Amino acid sequence: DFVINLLKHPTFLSNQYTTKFIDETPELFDFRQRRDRATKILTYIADITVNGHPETEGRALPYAEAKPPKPPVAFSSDVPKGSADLLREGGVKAVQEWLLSSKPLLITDTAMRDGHQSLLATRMRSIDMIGAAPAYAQNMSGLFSVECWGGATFDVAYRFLQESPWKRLTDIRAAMPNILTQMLLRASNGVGYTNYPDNVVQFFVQQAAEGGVDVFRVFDSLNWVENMRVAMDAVVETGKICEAAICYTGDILDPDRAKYDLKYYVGMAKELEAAGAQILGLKDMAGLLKPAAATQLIRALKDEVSIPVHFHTHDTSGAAISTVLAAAAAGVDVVDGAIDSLSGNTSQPTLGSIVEALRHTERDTGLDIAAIREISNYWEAVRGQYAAFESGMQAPASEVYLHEMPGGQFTNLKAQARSLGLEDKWHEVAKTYADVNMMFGDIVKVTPSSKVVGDMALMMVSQGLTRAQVEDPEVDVAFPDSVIDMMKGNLGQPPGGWPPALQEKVLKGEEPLTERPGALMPPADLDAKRGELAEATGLELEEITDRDLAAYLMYPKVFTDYVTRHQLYGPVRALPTKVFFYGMEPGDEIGVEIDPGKTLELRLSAVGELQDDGEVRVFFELNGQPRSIRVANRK
Ligand code: BTN
Ligand code: 3PY
Ligand code: ZN
Repeated sequence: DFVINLLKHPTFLSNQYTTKFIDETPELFDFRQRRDRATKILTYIADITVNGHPETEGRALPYAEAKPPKPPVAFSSDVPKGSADLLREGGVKAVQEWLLSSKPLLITDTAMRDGHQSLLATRMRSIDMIGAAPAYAQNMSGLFSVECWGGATFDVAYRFLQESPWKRLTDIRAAMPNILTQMLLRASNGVGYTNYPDNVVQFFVQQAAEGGVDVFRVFDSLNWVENMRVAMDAVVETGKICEAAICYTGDILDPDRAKYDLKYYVGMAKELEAAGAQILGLKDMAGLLKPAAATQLIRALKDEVSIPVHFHTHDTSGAAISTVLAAAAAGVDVVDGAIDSLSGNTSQPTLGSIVEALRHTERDTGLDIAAIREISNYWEAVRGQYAAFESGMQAPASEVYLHEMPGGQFTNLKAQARSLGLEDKWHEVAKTYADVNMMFGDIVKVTPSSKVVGDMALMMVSQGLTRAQVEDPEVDVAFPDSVIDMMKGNLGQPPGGWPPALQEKVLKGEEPLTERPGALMPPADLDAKRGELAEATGLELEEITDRDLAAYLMYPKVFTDYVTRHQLYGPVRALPTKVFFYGMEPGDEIGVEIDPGKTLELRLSAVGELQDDGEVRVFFELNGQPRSIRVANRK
């Protein structure tokens, strides 16, 4: 049939094809109309069943007893009013007043974004999130917000999960209408790894606000306020909440790290407030803020700015809950935690334990611990399906104070080190990461600047180079492209600038930028880009939504690859996670809701023998009717 024709066609095999090729190749085109969504999904299941999923190959399997997660029980059928209602009814001002006057400590749950980004390589699928959303709405309406979008989740959804992050957002919003949704936005880097033209950032923010994001946490990977203004202004324009964040690094109590002292952070906080921030975020992406430092820093921020303060940290050291409690005592307005089974280690501190620690105190959150347990039990079952993406980190480690890696990067860099054969040199990578930071002038390390530091550290360890050698003008060094790009000024300027000698060595005499990169980029021509996307995918212009376009503007290749696969495999987002990653076994039966109320009943009956032509037939029942699908065996 069509897929076999397509998969065997030389143009496809050579990786040159676009959907245009499909349209221009009549022997394939005949089949195109007939390929309904059910057939596409069966094709996907057959392929994964025969060939496995490339992402889970060779990785740990879910435990034998891992059961499909059962959605958490709602304690009542009504949806109490919550923070999102307050924004809708009273605007940003009402939310600010509520935060500033609330005695109870307010809480953001990060399970659906940073929690799985930091523990499961960002691989959680929408279907698993949407399963929990009604229980949040019904049982957890006292939360400040649910972080569920942005950061790395945007590209990972398209790239690895074959699903639309936009649909994730609208589905979560629909199932959880009463609690503020929150996203992480990398300012001029959008949800990508490089600066984009201003109008691309503006267009993205507008789409995200319309799609259902209420709170935008905006940060810059070098703490350069200049580079945050475009994104901040765009958020304010939408009427949603602009939380502008300071990224915390170093140690304000350490006289040897005087570059990032209390004065530095208070200064930046005032700049952000003056730039229009409606909430001040304190983003401790590596989990470096220690309790005594939190007491000083939060007090100072509360004294010096008049907007609410929202604290985010990671538990890599194991000490995060002490810091959260110190911050609470010092008057912080909101803190991030992750519901228990997606917390700890490189993730956020444990939400249920924060709630219990504050019980019967002045800052008692009032959240229902039974509701938290109920949702945690669900996340535990969900997490069981993603064993392939666990990092293997067994215990918290004070080593984080040495390397200062962000929680979201730690597991990623470890995997990169493994793939370069450097796994047994991990502690050397960690030490080198710290050396690179100092060599770069002691910078903020968070996506994307953290990736640059990681690239450099891996290069040095794999080539056996020391910091002294890299800095020696006599030693030839082939710097990673990302390092050259950053030293050119393409991510912006760090406080105090780049170390001049190193910068000169990296740039080999080329003049660096000192302006904001976005100021020099011509605006993207949105109509032309829409045409380009239609051309690349075979979609009609009218079929391309503004959200699709916003994705294409940041990730042209990732997005077109996603569309091409979608044309082959259909709405695989509706598959249960175990089936998505491992296919089915003979006798397995599943229901697949491809549209609200439209469910396919699927049974896999048998998998045939490998044929001489290299194909395998997979036998299904689709709504009781026999169907068979042939797939190429690629093993
Ligand atoms: C990816 O990892 O490239 C995205 C997930 C979808 C990939 C599908 S799975 C079936 C087929 N076999 C592959 O190797 N890629 C596609
Ligand atoms: C991201 O940018 O994805 C982060 O989580 C940074 O902390
Ligand atoms: Zn984080």
